[in-house]
Amino acid sequence: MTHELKTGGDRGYLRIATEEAFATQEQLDAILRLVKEGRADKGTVSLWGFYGTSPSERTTFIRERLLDVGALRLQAMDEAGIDKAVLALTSPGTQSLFDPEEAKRIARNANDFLKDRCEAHPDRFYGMAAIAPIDPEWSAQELRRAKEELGFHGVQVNSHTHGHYLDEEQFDPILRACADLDLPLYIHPQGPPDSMIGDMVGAGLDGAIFGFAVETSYHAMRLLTTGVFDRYPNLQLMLGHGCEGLPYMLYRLDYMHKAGIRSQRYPRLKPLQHDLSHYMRNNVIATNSGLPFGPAIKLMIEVMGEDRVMYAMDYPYQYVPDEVRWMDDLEIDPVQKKKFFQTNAERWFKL
Ligand code: 1DF
Ligand code: MN
Repeated sequence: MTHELKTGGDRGYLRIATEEAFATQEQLDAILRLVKEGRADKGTVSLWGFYGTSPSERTTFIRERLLDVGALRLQAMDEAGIDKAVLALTSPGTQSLFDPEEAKRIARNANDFLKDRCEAHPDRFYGMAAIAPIDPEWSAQELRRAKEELGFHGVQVNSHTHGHYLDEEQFDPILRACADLDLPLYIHPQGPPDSMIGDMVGAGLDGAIFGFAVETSYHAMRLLTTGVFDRYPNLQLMLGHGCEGLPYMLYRLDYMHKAGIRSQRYPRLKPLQHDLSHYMRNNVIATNSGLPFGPAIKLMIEVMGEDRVMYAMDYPYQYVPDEVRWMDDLEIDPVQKKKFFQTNAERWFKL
């Protein structure tokens, strides 16, 4: 242990954690019912069949901590020196559900619950909205309510909705609402859809270890390559887990994207106003959730710019206070470190 972890800015910055999960009992009950009835997709069965029922120490800790947006969480934050947390309904949100009325009810109730918790601890908790992408028009209205009535700071979409992606025309009301309301769109992973998952469950690789990043980076690439950010130049897309690997690949993504357009290989890939690295530096914001890994964070700062990389812990899925110490000790310049831990989150979420 190198130093004590305290809240209050003793190191010259506050620590704001930006991808922190909670659940409602209503949400977990609905998902587990689908799992039990054999109606959930394979990724959900793998994820919530495990987290919802396993008696292991890890899953018991996570279930209890997801449902608490109060004393337990504040104590954990105090002990890890986390000043503020930006909270979102845990993956897959409402997106494994099939009944739009149920999905909307669960999202709305989760938003009301979160607003109450944020008002109870206004200097510690900040909200991102839950929506029900299965009903895009309703979701757009809920985003307006989230911004204007609930005081939320963004929206979390847990990647695909039954194998459908936000670049599809049906979801345009959601993208437009984010752009109009100036709400960042955080695309968080869930298990890959049945159309993609193949034997990932058999291989033990569908979850946070690997499948999450494969599927979520695919989602982001679908948005980046289809002109979404030409249509909505002020839209800000947030991606966790080291931007789901994309910055490391950026040269190749850019090169092959341009090569594909030049040769007209795919009807879907049309010339864009900018290359992919421009969008990565103007429309994408990364967090290091689950990845307290110096080389990756330094690479993201170099590739995306120091204003676009934010700290996240991924509580309660990865509650390791020592990781906070490693991030304090990260060898980057102090100005960049304050941006990473504090001011980028304040800026992009308007805290
Ligand atoms: C896990 C990780 C599960 C993350 C999550 O939601 C989640 C996990 C169900 O470890 O299985 O949000 N995560 O963001 O890394
Ligand atoms: Mn997460």
